Amino acid sequence: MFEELAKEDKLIYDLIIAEKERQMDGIELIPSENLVTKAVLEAMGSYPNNKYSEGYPGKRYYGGNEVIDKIENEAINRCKTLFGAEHVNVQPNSGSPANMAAYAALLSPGDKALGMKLTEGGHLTHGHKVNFSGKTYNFLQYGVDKETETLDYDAIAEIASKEKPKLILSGYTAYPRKIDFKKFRSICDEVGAYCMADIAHIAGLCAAGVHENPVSYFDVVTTTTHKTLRGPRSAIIMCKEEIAEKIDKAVFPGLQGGPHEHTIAAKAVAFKEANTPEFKNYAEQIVKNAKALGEALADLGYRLVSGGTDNHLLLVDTRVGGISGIDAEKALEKGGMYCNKNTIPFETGSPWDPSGIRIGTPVLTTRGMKEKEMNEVASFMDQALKAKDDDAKLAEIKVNVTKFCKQFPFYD
Ligand code: DSN
Repeated sequence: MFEELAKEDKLIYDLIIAEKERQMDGIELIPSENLVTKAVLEAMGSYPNNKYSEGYPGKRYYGGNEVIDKIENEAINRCKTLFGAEHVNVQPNSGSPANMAAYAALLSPGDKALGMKLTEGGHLTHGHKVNFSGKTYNFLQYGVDKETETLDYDAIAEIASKEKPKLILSGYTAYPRKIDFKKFRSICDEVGAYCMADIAHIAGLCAAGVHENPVSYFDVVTTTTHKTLRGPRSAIIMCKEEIAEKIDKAVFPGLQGGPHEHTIAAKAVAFKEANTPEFKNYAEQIVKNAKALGEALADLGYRLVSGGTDNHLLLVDTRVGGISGIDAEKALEKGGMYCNKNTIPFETGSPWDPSGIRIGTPVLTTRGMKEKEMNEVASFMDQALKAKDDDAKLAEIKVNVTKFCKQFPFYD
């Protein structure tokens, strides 16, 4: 791979290879990242990149789209089969534009919607005031229960019944527990709201049946395709047939121009890969590994938000151990482990200086690690957090982390 690039542009080639080596030599704990197969990478770096295909299969604004239509239709059909979706739009370029298109299809500026607070597990596009979502729509925000740090469905139903939002959003970026999507459906039915989920983080788990999949009974479900779903960096929208036209028009021409058909080809490859028994085993192992990592960290004295996990991610309250989220992220990075600082429920810091870190197991599981290795990962994390002010010790830990990672190669 990359022979031409090495000849044409040595600097960028070297940087790309250096990034591959960083990925291979470190413990990647960011729960929204993954390692895709070479088949997905090859599809992404391929000839459909060269084509303009504004419009949809069978109705394009450019000639020469006979083959492209076949690629896009195949991606749509594979996605329908994988998630049990009535209608799929595979053109959104990423998660934020997918959410933007879903809102634009179903809401008018100023309409009331209800989503989860960013600081308690939501996403910027779920109504934060600095984001288009909070600026364009009247987004009300729910959080988690103070005691359990989990969703309080009665409290959400109460806000919904009082405020009568036109759309209620579930699906989160930092929520370690199962989501009761059926409860969201019934809250929406009671108040006549559109029922929407952003399943970006758990899409792979939903596709594999490891987490409840809301696609068949929600009005609209958005997801990125590069997290647990293990596809290219992109997104899709799945919806009921009755709102399909609105969704499609919101994506194109409402928001985007020419779709990235090379990425759509890579999405098709990823959907095929996800519809296999191997992928189901992988998704099951992600959860087993996350639970094992959580238990190992708890045994070492760390406090986990909500007490543990049911999915692929964990939120660790680092302040309890006397370290801020940002210092924890930096210490881990110096030790060859990558995570992100993250707010925790009822945060007393700020998004830039929060009280915790967010970690997860999708990448480690893709590399073939199992529960046994999670004990070693927890031990490396603990060593680095305890050595946060000792750069020499952190460098030594990084050497050992790299040795450990070499046992689990992925890209040669
Ligand atoms: N930035 C993503 C994450 O890391 O969770 C969400 O879009």
